[in-house]
Amino acid sequence: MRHVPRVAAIHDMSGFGRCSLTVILPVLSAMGVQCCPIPTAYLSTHTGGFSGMARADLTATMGESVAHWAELGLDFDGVYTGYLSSPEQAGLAMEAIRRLKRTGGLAVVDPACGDNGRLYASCTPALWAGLEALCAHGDVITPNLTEAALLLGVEYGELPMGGEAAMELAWRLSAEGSRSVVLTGVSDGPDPTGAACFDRERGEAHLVSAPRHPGSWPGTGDLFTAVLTGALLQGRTLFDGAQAAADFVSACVAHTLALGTPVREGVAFEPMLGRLASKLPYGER
Ligand code: PXL
Repeated sequence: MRHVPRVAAIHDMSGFGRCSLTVILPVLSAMGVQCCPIPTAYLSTHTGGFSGMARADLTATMGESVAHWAELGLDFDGVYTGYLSSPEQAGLAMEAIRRLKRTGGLAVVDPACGDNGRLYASCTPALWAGLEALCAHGDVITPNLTEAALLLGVEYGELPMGGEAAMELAWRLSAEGSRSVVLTGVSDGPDPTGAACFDRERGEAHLVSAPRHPGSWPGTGDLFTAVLTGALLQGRTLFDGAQAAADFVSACVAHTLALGTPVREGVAFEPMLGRLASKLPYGER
C-alpha cells in the first residue's frame, strides 16, 4: 500500500516568531508528510529577542498523548524531537520513540540547547544530560556546533573548523557509525554555509553547502531539520535531504533580507513553501 508518510513531532509551539511547530507543521505538510504534533509547551513567542511571554507547560499532556496514540495502535514513519524544557520531557521523547516509531522508522533528534557557543537560559546540566541520552535513540541527529561541542565534551572554541575537519567531527558524533549525523552551521570558506553529514547507510561523510547571507535568525535550525526530515520520509538520501534543507534555508533568508523583516520575527518562509512541493510524497508500507 502507498500512504502519506506521517511524523510525530515533539516540539514547543511558539505562537509568534516562526520557530518550532509553527515552522515544522507547514514545511512537512508542503512536503506531503502528515505532521502530528505533541506540543511540549505553548509560548506566546520564542525566547530569542522577546521577554514577558505567556507560557503553559504541557509535560503531562505529552505523556498522555504518547500513551493514547500507543493504545490506538498508531505507529509513525518518523518521530522528530526538538526544543525541550526539562529532563522529564527528554524521557517522554524517548518513550515516544520507543512506543510510536514503526519498525524500520526514523527517529530524528535535534538536541536543541544553544547556538553560537552559548546555551539557552533554559538548558540546565540535567536537561543536557537528558538530551544527550535522547541522542542515543536517534537514527539521525542534527546538532549545531554548540551542541556538537557538548556531545564531544570539548570547548566550543576548540572545535576544528573547515570542511574536512567538520566531516571528521560528523563521524565522531556518529557513535562509531551507529547513527547518521547532520552537523549544521558549518562553513567551508568565507561565503557558503552548510552542514557536514555522516550517512550510516553508506558509511560516508559529505559536506553540503549553500550561499551564506549576513545575520543569524531564530528558527532556521527548525526550518533546516524539518526539510531534512521531510526529504528523508520521501525516501531521499541523507546528503540529498541536507542539500535541499541548506538550499531552502538560504533562499528563505535571502527573501527575508529583501523584505526587511525584523530578525526576531524569524525567516519569512511562507512565500517559499511552494518550492518544497515538487517531489512525490508517497512512502511504501
Ligand atoms: O528554534 C529553537 C527554539 C524553539 N523554541 C523556543 C525557543 C527557541 C530558540 O530560542 O526559544 C521556545
